[in-house]
Amino acid sequence: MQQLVRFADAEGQPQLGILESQRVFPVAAVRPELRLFDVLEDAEPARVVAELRESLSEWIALEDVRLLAPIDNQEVWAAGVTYKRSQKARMDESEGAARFYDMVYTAPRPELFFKATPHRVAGPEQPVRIRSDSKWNVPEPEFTLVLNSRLELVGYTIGNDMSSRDIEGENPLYLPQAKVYDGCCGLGPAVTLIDDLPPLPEVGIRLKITRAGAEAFSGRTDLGQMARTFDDLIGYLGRDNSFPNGAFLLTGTGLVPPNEFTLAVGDIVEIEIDAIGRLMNPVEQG
Ligand code: DO4
Ligand code: MG
Repeated sequence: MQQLVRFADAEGQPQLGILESQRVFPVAAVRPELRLFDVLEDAEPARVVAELRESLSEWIALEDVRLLAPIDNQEVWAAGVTYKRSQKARMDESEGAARFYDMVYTAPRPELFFKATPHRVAGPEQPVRIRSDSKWNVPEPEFTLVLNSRLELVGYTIGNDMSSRDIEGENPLYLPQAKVYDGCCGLGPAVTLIDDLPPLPEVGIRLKITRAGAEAFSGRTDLGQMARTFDDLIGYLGRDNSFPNGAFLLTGTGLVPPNEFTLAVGDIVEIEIDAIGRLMNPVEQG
């Protein structure tokens, strides 16, 4: 399996690394100028990674490395209402707009929205945030597509589409405020190159929320439950839209905690996706 990470070096500067067997091989030892974007932009990212790996002998144990979100200057977008569970949750929270969520679940055009710029993204173990003006918040564990500037699908990672359900439920025109704010998105821990995934419908997505050491919510779904194809989502994303820095596309949530649940400060959100890894983020507010 070929996985790329970004990590902080001794000076705190971002570095590109290859993750293998709980070890990080710093790419800077042979190609200091190379960024994640450059590898993803190559016509054959898997060949680039294989060649880099062959020439790298130094490594650092993963436990001694501070991982960063695996993003350079890419835009972060998200799809919505791509699973039945999300359609139901949205219809519950939003009396006035319930029929729009019902319609978008089956309409040819998917819901796509701008989610984050890199500075709003939390990497592994960095805090994600709940808004100070919101009282009903959930994480959304989402299989995330990694796209180069040509909108070719080159890899996958884990995304957490933090959402303020009371704000989006009050009025769908408030969606950007419910979705886009500092610390609104988790990404990581690694980008897995596309050839390295089991058959897509079997890929499991698990969410666990821990509060004061006890499990507050857990759930599991798989990509087989998703109502859209990646090609469909990418096709709509690229309509009349260019992405010179590439993009991340969160593909929607199939797991929503029950309506009475809301995140609290100090909760730990863990999202695990087969063949990618586990993204852990503590929750902060204010
Ligand atoms: O329509 C609201 C957002 C939906 C969403 O983020 C999801 O389904 O994951
Ligand atoms: Mg979402």
